[in-house]
Amino acid sequence: MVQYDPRTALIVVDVQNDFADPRGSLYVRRGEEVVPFANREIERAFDGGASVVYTQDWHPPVTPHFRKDGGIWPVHCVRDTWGAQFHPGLRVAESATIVRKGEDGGDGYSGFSVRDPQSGDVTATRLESILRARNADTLVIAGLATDYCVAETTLDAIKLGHTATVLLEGIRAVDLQLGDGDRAIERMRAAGAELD
Ligand code: VGL
Repeated sequence: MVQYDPRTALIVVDVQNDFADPRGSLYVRRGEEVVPFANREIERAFDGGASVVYTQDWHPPVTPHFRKDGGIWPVHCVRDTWGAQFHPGLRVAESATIVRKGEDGGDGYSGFSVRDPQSGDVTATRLESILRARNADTLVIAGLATDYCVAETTLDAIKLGHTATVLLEGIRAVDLQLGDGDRAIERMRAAGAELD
């Protein structure tokens, strides 16, 4: 079991209705199961004095991320809609730190960066500066989905010099192709992530 201290941050990735609710438009199979698990970790993190940061996919209604606009995904997590809201069972304090991504039509999956789909330019989200301000370089990662946002966030975390532990009980995969989730776990491990 991971230990939490003030230099640790728990990153709760995209536990939003469209991914975590069976009625969601990009429902990740068994995604709702991460909610009680994440809640326990959130509580343990606070007890240990760690930070908790939530990421949230937050798309405009039209974005090249969506299939209808040239991308590969069904419409999901459109800002200010039910699908973009956190799963109602997730513990999110009034004062929670939330990092939104995709807001300006940006593409990509990592909580640390977004990619401009026209120019390909990659820009940072607020996540890294939040972690630096808190001196948190030991990251613990859970949420959705293993093969996209969890994997890319974890790989970026390691590139940025953090240590990253992925909580296997607290992630679920889209598995567009059978085995994508397992391959993503292998990629994270090969990059230096701890798996717990
Ligand atoms: C995600 C697919 C498309 C994720 C986001 O949160 O993992 N997956 N957009």
